[in-house]
Amino acid sequence: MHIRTILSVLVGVLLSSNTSLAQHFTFTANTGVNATVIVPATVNPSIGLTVLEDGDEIGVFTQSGLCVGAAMWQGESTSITVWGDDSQTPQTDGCVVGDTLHYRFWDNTAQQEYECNVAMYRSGSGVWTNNGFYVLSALGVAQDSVIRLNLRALAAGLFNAESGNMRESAFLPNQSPFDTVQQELQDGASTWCRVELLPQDDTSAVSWQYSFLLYNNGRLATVTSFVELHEHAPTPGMYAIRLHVAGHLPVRTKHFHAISPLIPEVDFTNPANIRTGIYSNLDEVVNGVFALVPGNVNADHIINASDRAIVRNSTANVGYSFVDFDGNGIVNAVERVTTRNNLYRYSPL
Ligand SMILES: [Ca+2]
Ligand SMILES: [Ca+2]
Ligand SMILES: [Ca+2]
Repeated sequence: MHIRTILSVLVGVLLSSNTSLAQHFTFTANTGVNATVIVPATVNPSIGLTVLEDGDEIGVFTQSGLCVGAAMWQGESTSITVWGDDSQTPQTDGCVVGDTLHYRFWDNTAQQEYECNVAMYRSGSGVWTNNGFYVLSALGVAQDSVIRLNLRALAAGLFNAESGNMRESAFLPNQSPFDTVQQELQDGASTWCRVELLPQDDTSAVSWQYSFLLYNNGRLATVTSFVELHEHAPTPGMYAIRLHVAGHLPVRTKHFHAISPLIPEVDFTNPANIRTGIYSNLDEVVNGVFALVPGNVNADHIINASDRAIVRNSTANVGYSFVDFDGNGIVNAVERVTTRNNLYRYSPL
């Protein structure tokens, strides 16, 4: 990322961040030295799957359990001043250089403290220095160690605006050309798709990939529940998430996400979350709800003559295939017209 972009993102966060005084957590302020932790609203600090409510508090602690700063959470981006040790007082009343920052929540409704076991940073390391500046990407109390991607996406072509669902295809194979899930398909599966994680430090590398089912309600899941990452688990870190749906242009998240047990839902039906090009890789299927564009049968990033040739040569083919965009079991004029109409639409990598 360009340095100017980083600065403008940080300035944007700073300008919009809010600080409300904590009442439960107490600490020594105005010690003469401090650092700043930003908790962006998008972090959605959470205890298990329950996000903090207005009036809950976030406290920052040293390893030895000294509270060094805190703020009340009010559902918006929050700035926490983390105080350093006052050199004029004999006691340790703040952080010293090299202290790792720890976090606790105060659940105001339950009147209970929780110790956070997930703290990841978009900027900064979480090791205190005077005037340090840290932006969190994930913060919370993970109640199990399983990382679940909770993803939602729709596929134009399969989508039926009247029912609000995608077609439930009767033409799915019960064993995949590219998947290892071996259960019988449940009702409601629309098609196969593939999820990839691209590390922030090298987005040309696919560090993790796995295939899943896309259900007609737009949930992306194994036949049982979420997309779970504990098999073939990636290293926790910041990743862009890319989704390939058979016969459609792929989509990639616009932002990097912290892959941890606290990952929130990533909604691929909202263009604000997706990287788009000049010719959009999304189609609006109902008001404000977007779907992946059909016509890309060779699984690259553009719809062009190669795709048209495959569609033409597949005319009258029956059964499940990537070329049957509308999932009705036959390749015909619908697919030829779709591919022609979507010519040159592409997805930025
Ligand atoms: Ca002191
Ligand atoms: Ca293509
Ligand atoms: Ca068809």
